[in-house]
Amino acid sequence: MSIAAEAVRTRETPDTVERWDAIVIGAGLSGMYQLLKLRQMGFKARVYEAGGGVGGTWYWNRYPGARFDSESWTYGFSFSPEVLKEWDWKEHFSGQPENLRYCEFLADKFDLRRDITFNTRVKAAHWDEAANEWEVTFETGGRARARFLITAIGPLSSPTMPTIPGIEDFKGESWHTGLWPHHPVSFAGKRVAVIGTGASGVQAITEIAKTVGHLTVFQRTPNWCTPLRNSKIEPETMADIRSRYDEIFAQCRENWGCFVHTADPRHSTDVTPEEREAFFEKLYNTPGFAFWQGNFRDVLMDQAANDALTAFVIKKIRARVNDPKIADKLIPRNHGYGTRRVPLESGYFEVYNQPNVKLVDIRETPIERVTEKGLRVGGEDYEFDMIIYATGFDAITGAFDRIDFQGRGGEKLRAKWADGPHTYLGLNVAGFPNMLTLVGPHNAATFCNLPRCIEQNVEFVSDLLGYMRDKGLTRIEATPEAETAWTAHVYDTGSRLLLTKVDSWMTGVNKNVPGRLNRTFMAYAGGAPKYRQKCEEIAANGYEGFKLS
Ligand code: N01
Repeated sequence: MSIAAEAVRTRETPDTVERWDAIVIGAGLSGMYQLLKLRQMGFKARVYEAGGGVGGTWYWNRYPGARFDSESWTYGFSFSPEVLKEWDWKEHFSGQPENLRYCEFLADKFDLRRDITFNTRVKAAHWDEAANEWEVTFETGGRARARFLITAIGPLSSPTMPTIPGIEDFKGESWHTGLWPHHPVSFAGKRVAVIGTGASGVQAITEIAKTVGHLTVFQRTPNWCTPLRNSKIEPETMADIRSRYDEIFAQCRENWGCFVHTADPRHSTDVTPEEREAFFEKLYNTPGFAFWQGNFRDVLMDQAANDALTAFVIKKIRARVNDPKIADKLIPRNHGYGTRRVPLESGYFEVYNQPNVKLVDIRETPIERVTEKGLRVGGEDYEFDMIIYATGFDAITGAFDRIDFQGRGGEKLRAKWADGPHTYLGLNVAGFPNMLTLVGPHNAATFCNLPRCIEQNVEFVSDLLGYMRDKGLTRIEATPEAETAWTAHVYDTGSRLLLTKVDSWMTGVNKNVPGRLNRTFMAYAGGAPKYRQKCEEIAANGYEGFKLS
């Protein structure tokens, strides 16, 4: 009997269990596309989503200034010619409101909401060996069961607050960038504090500075930021982009991170210092990640090459910040350019030339506590009307840790991954049958222009489920050998990159989360084309490395 035919759907009541062929956790872009594929294949699927709407990242991260740093026209889904025809991008790097509208447009277009249960956070997912299925329980009560469990919970979806005492004492407004409220927030005439200067902080600070009464930025580690250079897309440009979609997506497909910026094949030492400087200047003036990803091939692997690039960015920062002492504080000292995720900015450094903006280096004067009226920092009391926490996420494995996943024999995923992730292809874990982890740890999607890799992940999983149905198979699980080999390979792919020698969310370090103080490696750094090829070979060989029954 086919999996679809086996499904018995029952309505949710407190006493009944909903039954599906597949449960998808999360209605961000990966959950939405996975739902569509499952539905098109005739599976009975249900998505459970913690938020009140679709969009994932673009639903939650409504902070001012949030926007793409992938070119909009490379970010949209490619699977539907109709969507490509009907949706116009208005800016080369589109902002959060428009990005959320895009997600809602997809949900409307494919009538996705009827198969999504919103405002329902998954609390636990336990494998039932006897029934050969997963049971999922919700924080709001109720249960659901399915043969397949597909996680679409995002790599950056578990916001973390700093471990500063007194956070609850503050009487003013306070927001985390990743949990931004749905109502408008005004900064006019207010004294605002921002803690954190990662990509979210940099975008938020730049936008808030435009209207704020007074802004104080509390910076622990400065980041290397380079210009985004966003601009509007006029209708004729959009028509041209539309006519070239095939070419654009083909170009992304061949690129390491599925972007349109391909590393220059030359080493930085192949050219004279003058030519190198001119090339850096050209890339600095090019929109998007060109300066990071389209640079000489050795700048992210060779220390001397990286030092030359870093020296160039230092000059740019000094030229843009009026006060040399403030410029000094904004220049990172403990890592080279591009070895942490580069925030792309639109006037970030110039913010510190405003008389109503103050930068506090909390490595010199640590934040002691949050008070009723503000912050006590280095013995000094600061009063604020609003505190904004741009303090990031428990990245990649954090969303998994927040759900009690238990596999065969009650094994806890949290415990299995205590020293870092162990997966096969970043898509399955030995001991966790029929659980597929879209954009999971050790998957090429982490370093990817995400929808490009989401499409690959979802299509791999969908083909796998189709294959199993065709062959009358009901269970799949990575072999321990395949998992060990993949995990070792993942570490190997990272070993040549300078970024694996630096603390950041990419190396699993988050000082706000117990047990996240030591570096591990969370992503696959072999590049999306190699990853896709590997997945294709595995599928062609009857899903080699998996035990199917
Ligand atoms: O988070 P982060 P994020 N006291 O972890 C500081 C994606 N993204 O939300 O570095 C004081 O980068 C922390 O300091 P330190 C993108 O992939 C994309 O900004 O730990 N400070 C750091 O400065 C990005 O990389 C876009 O010393 C504390 C900051 O908070 C990822 O999301 C836009 C602290 C956290 O930075 C995460 O970015 C935004 C404490 N106790 C985000 N704890 C796009 O453009 C933390 N910090 C698409």
